[in-house]
Amino acid sequence: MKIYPKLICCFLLLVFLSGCKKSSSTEETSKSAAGTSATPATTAPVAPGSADAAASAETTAKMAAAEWALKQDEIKRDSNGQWAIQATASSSYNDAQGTAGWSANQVTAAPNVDKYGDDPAAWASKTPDGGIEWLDLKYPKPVHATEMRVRESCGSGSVIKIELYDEQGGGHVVWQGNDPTTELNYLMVKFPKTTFRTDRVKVTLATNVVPGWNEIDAVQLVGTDQ
Ligand SMILES: [Ca+2]
Repeated sequence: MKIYPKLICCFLLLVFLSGCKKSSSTEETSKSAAGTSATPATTAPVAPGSADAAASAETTAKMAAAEWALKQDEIKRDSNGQWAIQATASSSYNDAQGTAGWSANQVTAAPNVDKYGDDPAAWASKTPDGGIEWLDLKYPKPVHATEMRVRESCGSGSVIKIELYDEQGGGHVVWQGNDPTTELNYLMVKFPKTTFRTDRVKVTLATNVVPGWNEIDAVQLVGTDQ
């Protein structure tokens, strides 16, 4: 007669204790439930996990997009940065002249290609993989240069050399090498401030390095008066 209430008390105590344990180690309990129970229990622990993964991927993508936007904004607002005002090229797709699509003039002014890929708002050479091609660019103000930013928008990675011309017309190579640029992005080359002033830049590409069309959207010269 007196045993039953004790058993009930013990049972309730166990339920209470196990309840505390469950709340303090939810993951462990969920995993064991998933392993032993029928379908509804197995789906429960999986769904939040995949939702977390999706949310995490979305967060990463949003942060990368924000970082990209900040970088674009910083470059466009750089008070020491200038965009080209005149351009000539070794060749142009379809022999494009004036302000036609893919002409050398498409490299002048601020960037205006939004997506990686073939775009008439960028310059392209006459043939996709012919080899050495170049852009000769003029800027509004002669400066002591510190950096060059080449915005590549298609077939990125084929720039091999950047030269600056001093005011007497002498050429100075400030970068030569393997262009690491991929996708829509800048080849950013920093160097010690030049002793001379420059308002003319030559960008050389080896279009055979990256198969297909290699397009340049815009080129920024960075430098100061002094
Ligand atoms: Ca452009």
